[in-house]
Amino acid sequence: MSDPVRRVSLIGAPTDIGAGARGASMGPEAMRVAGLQTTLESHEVEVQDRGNLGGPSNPWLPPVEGYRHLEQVVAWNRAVHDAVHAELADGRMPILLGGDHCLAIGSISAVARHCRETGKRLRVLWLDAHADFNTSRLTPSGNIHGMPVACLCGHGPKELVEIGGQVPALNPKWVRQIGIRSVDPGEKRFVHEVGLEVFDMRYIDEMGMRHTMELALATLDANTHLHVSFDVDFLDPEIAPGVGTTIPGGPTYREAQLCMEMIADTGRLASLDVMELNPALDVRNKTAVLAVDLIESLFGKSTLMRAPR
Ligand code: B3U
Ligand code: MN
Ligand code: MN
Repeated sequence: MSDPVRRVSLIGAPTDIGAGARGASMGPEAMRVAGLQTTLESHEVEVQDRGNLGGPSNPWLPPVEGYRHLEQVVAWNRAVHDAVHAELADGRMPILLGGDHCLAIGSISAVARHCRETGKRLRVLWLDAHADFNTSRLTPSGNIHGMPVACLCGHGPKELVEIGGQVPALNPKWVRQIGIRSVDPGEKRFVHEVGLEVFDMRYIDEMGMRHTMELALATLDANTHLHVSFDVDFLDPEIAPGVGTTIPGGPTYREAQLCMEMIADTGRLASLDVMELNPALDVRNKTAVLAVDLIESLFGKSTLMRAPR
């Protein structure tokens, strides 16, 4: 129990403030109903549920200068930043229960700040159907959940870009994106320009999940803090319908399990976001149950005992 990675804090962020559909605000409760805490406890993880953060309600307004709800997005992300940083400083592993993916700005800026304070190397795995690399000029929607990676890399409104105290919070070289299959035209050019490392679905189809994850997890060392930002729309909508923006052609159940198992095998997972779960669009909470099942694999569930590698 002394291993910090086995001491987890659940942080609910019940908002859909950055999304294009309402309902991700119910994500944290759906994960709890699906048994997240007891599932983790069955793997000898000590779990504290910190309850839900608070923030402004969703006024459901049109974008202003390329951003929808910027002021409210900033308020929610400040709350997330402080909560995630406090858990890390306390030697615990934060699991952020979203909420839409704009909240990864608060979460990952806190992780980056913690890594600066402790001299750790940071690696971010971004599991998503989308690159989330839009800016106010490039976005087709103004929804800030399409912008968090760009903001973290220093491209975005000052209030969001500066949330963690250092700009940029992230070097694009620290990021690996997996499962990507929907990128807007301007966003695509920008992803290339900054040299983000993207393992898109074409790559996974051709090379397989095993090879993809071997590359995405290469060069981790004992001093690496591994953060996983899991947008549930990463998964194929056949198995995970409960998200706001379903994109066909995502990883299957088996591919997703292998992805999580290979992350678990590194022993380096130190913080996690579970984002975009939308119970209003789900079928009998099955997407939440699947997310819990995959998180269980992230924490070392395996069919048989495996020799350490
Ligand atoms: N790229 C589109 C759609 C989108 C991004 N992230 C999600 N949807 N979940 C946009 O609006 O930026
Ligand atoms: Mn996303
Ligand atoms: Mn997505």
